[in-house]
Amino acid sequence: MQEQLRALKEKAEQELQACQKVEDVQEFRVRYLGKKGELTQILRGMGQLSPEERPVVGQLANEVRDSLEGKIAQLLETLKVKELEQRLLSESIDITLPGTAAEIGRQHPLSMVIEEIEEIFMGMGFTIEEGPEIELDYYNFEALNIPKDHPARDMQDSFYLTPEVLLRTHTSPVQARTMEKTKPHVPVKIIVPGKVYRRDDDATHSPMFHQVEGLMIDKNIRFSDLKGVLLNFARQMFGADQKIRLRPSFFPFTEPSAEVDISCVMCKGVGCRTCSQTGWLEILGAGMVHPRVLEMGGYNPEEVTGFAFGMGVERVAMLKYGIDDMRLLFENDVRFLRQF
Ligand code: 2NL
Repeated sequence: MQEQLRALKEKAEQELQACQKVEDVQEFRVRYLGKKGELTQILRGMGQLSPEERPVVGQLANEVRDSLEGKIAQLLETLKVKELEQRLLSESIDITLPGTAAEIGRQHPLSMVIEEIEEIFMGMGFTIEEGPEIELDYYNFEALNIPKDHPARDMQDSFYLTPEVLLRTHTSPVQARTMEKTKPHVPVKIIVPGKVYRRDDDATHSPMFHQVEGLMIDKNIRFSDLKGVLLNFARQMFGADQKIRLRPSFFPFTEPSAEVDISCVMCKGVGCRTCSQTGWLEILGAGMVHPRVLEMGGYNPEEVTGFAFGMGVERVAMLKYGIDDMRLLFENDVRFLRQF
């Protein structure tokens, strides 16, 4: 039995020397010193020994075990340090390498223009309202005094989801909803920015575009209030020397109605290609809110009056930044977008 133990010790020490990894050593320990390990198996046979032999063999077995445990601990320590060193080496980074520059995005010119319009009207005491892009026929047309036979209500001109539901063709339904929500209180003094949808798609029309509309209702609101607000807007948006010009027009939801021009931003009113030699550029539609629209919104047209206006954001952006093709605003080519 003593021979067996010595042979085991020698074999074990050789095997231990061959261990390259922490894992190998742990597996080695189980194989020799574990519950079913080789040394343990030998010790099971101690029962058959004579009483004289037993302490001698026992002592030798203990020595073998202690010696192996000691060597295992030592080797584990060395291997752990080695593995840590390797890991640190493989995870090291070259902190002197130049970094990868992050691509920083920026605001889209349309968002910039919308925000600027909002700031200008907030400065005049307007608040901002938003509403759904999928809208009921009632709010999009009916509540705005747009009759059943109006061309805008044709399937050819609007995107219908069902006979009663469509993509809003202007942001006015938000104003109709706001009147209904606010009635009978005054003042109503809001602007409504947002996306609108029409079945148009060519060089100068996109099926989706942006509008900002405004609505003011109070006692004694007059056409001159509309003119004052719009002149103030034009001067802040396009320059302190701006002039505006109003021409008679028609909208179903306003009476009287006007098309509003600003003096040409390119030639300052002298006449050029942009303004077709007229010196003027159309940027807005506006008017006094039609009494029927006030009524449907829950207001008494005998007690209050109001003005409203609407503008296309793409057109304002193109004039402000001298963009000659509207499609550039939707292509999202960064070489274009970087310029603003
Ligand atoms: C245009 C013309 C306009 C309005 C929009 C409006 C809204 C309500 C009542 C009355 Cl709730 N009017 N909006 C009024 C006049 C003109 O837009 O050419 N937009 C691009």
